[in-house]
Amino acid sequence: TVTEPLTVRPPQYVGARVLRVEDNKYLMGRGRYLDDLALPGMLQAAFVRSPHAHARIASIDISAAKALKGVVEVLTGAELAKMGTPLVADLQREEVLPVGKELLATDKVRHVGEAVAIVIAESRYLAEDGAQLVSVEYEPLPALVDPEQALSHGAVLLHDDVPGNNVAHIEFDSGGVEEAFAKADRVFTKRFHAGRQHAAPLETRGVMADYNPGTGHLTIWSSTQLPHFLRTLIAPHLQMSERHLTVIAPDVGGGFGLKCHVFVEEAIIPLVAKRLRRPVKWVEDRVENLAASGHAKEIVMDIDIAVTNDGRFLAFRGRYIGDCGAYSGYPWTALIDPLAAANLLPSLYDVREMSFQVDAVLTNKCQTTAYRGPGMAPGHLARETLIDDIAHELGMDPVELRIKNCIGPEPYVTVNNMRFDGGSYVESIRKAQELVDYDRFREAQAAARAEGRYLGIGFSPFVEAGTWGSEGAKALGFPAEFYDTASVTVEPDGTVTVTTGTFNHGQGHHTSLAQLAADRLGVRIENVRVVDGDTSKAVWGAGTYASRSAVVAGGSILYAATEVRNKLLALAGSLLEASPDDIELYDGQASIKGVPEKSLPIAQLAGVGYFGGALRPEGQEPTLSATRYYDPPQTYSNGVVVAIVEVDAETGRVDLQRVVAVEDCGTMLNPLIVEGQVHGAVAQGIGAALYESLEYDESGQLLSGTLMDFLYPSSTEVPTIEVSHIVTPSPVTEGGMKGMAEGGTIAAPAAVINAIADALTPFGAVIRHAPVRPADVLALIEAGRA
Ligand code: MCN
Ligand code: SMO
Repeated sequence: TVTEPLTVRPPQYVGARVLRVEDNKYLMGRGRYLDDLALPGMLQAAFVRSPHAHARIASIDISAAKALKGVVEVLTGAELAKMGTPLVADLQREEVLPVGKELLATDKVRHVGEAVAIVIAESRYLAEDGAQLVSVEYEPLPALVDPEQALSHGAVLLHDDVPGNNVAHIEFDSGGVEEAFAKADRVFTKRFHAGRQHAAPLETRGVMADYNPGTGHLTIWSSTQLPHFLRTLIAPHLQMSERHLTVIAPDVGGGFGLKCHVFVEEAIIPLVAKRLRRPVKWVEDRVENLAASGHAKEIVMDIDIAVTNDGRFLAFRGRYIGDCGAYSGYPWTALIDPLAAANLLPSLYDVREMSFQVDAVLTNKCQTTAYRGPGMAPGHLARETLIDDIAHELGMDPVELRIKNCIGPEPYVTVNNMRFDGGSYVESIRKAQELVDYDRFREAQAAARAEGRYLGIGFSPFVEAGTWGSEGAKALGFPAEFYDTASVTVEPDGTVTVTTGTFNHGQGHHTSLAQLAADRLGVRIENVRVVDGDTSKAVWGAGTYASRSAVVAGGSILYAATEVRNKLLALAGSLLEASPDDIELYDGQASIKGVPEKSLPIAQLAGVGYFGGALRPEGQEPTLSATRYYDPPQTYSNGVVVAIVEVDAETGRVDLQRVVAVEDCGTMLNPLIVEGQVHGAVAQGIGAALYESLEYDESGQLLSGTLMDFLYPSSTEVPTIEVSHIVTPSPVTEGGMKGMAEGGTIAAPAAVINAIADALTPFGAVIRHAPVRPADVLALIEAGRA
């Protein structure tokens, strides 16, 4: 481990509220997103997409489109199939069936928005005009929009090789579950339907590619979360060697999980650029983004909890039916939601008996992909709303019921073998209670009720599984190793370049990771630059998702920086005539510990390191650079989100009055950034609770094809989110950090919905679906009055 204190002084940067260094360019309008890029001679692409949910393609006539002036090429699925291979999502586990997605549909379309042809033209306008002229003859097939119907015997099959439309049926059973249920005093059951969501980044997807026939080199620019992994995954589909492939992720205006996938467009655009020998760009429009990128989190869940009369949880049972859409999202598969939901069923409760069943069901909707807190968020919502119902039924306080069943602060192995690295499970709940002045709130609530006003409070303590390394991947059956490399270089002038395989797309890495490196090397943060998003840099990484960057990139940077630090110490020792062990590096200076007047600027050490010849210690090479990797175990951060609402019984409007979050992600690199992540994550959780749902009608038509129909909260709907911290360093990671960026999205929906149910206690409200809109609130009140 390299976590021992480095200096006699406290760290200069880690833990400090350093302002984000990357923000200037965004504030000045100098961010460069995919659509800001242009190359000489560049063509633009538009796709022809299916208006049907499920249909055979009888014929495609491209002649009129091809004849349009300015249209350079029109290609159908048959042509693309000759150029590249389908994306097949699969896991290394018996239960899972591989599902392939052709680059463009050839025989059949399986959801509204699926691409059947591409038109490449001199401008986007001409490409769109060309796309209008492609005439496709479809033979409609029955559409499946209900996953339980899709599973049922005799249902039409979306893919001939996926019987029962089920990508995977997975079961877990600890052994004594049925017995525990049999001997329980009470059994509580709930069916919960979580809404179909969308990551909905402000910047949609987009790809640009340029092939140089002179060098045989292809460069792909993509709005992605995983440039290195994208290159490794896409190369075989392009039938190209990785040495001839560069992937660059420009500034990315939000990914939120959607862009941690690899999409057919990321193969098609490069293939087309190579064929035409001209640069080609495609930027997704909003309708495409909503209908044909990736949906998320729609799961039908049946949760049972066996309880004693005094409120002790004896066993959990869960059934999860994921409504996964028409394909298995590449590469993570359709299990991304339902299995993640099931795995985290124990959460922070000390339950030793558990069983679950998971089905990942194909329907004629857009495929599902990751979205912040994949699976974990809906799973949490089902369990936590049921726990509030149980408290109500047993006449117990919902907070005390949770605390009664909560695990202790030390590391804990759950019944399904998740290795929690310790946390402030009870402490964070108590802290949240204090922050909201819980007892006082209950008094105010009672007083308000007497006046016919409905206040409610919802607690949602959570555990967030994060940090995707090989351990996490193996547990799921993902057939690869997961780690990241980082390189740290002290440049000849003493400034520092950190290159990482993770990719900052809004998380503040250029600041937080620089803080780590600056402390380790004793340089000032303004002299550190973090570089990422370009595979021509000599690192590899699996990318940024699963709240993995602080831990994975952080650890690899710590290792690499420590190696370089040792070289600096040797140089300083030799120049200051002291033992390297007695040297301290701090604030840009190398000095003898306790003798600050005996010092040298680190810039001078760097100069000697590169050009000092005989001044360098015997045998030290003139390289002040190191590349290291880190493959940590999973981390489990924890915290609580509390929401306070007032519900207007006349209109059904929910006024979100207060949101308080307690976050514990171990050692914090930068509390300011952590708070920003909590704010964003909670805001997205509020969307899940109150607004967001992609609706399909019975024929599989998407009814929410614009951001007026798919509502997400903006700053006017989201109150100030109060954040407070507890620090329980992880004993299993370098530096003690735990991943944290998804906790708010996991926890906030249950906090808000529990607050609504609490406000509506006089009406006996039990909430069984999300989102909860004003009409739903009125229906609950109506039912309670009846
Ligand atoms: N951090 C810290 N101390 C810790 C943990 C984290 O200071 N103990 C800091 C990190 O250094 C980093 C940030 O907090 O700057 C988030 O860190 P981490 O939890 O490691 O998550 P990642 O950086 O890997 O980001 C991924 C995560 C995911 S999975 C989604 S989804 C999401 C999220 O980040 N998408 C985002 N936040 C987002 N924020 C923006 N702006 N845009 C997105 O697309
Ligand atoms: S959904 Mo986040 O990119 O793991």
